[in-house]
Amino acid sequence: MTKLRLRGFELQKPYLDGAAQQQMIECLRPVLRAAPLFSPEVPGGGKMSVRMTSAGAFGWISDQDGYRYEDRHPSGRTWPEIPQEILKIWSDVTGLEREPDCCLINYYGEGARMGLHQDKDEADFSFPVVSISLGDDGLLRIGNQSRGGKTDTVWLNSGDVVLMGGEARLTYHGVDRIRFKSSRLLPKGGRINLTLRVVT
Ligand SMILES: O=C(O)CCC(=O)C(=O)O
Repeated sequence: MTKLRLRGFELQKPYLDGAAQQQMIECLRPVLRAAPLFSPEVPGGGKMSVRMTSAGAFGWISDQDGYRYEDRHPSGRTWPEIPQEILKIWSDVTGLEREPDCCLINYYGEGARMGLHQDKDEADFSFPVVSISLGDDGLLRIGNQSRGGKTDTVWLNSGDVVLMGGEARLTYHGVDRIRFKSSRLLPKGGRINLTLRVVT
């Protein structure tokens, strides 16, 4: 495993070996059955190219009314629990007793991307965000704490974990593109990114 620091983001590449990545996919199956992926609408019209769902007490959603956390999936059902295997990664990486109350699950199919943004819908930015990448490679772009300025990119590969805490908690970041079918973890290709967040 290589540890790398980029603009305050702490990357562990790879954090999960092949078997652990497979275990992540297995524990996500029931979550995705209970809370199917959906394509969030963005305020002002259009849909995100990334499909999403969540586990935990809260899930992140976006629609005509804006971005926010909700205690229910758009189907009206509560979100499934965050699997223990995923909570363990949070506690191992952060050393915190407080557990995250949201695991946002992003699925990037061919051509999906995510524009530069800050994660700022949570109540307390002193808690970090932990990101886990599974499947195809994704090009993460990291900017600054305000919009604009120089940016850097790094490829995130399957099994990589990123800790976004401290000063970097409000750093702009996004995913420019994925290398579709670069990994064989997901039989139909694509990239899953999990982000663990303390919401309340
Ligand atoms: O997919 C990624 O690696 C980043 C995801 C992200 O930025 C987010 O969920 O806020």
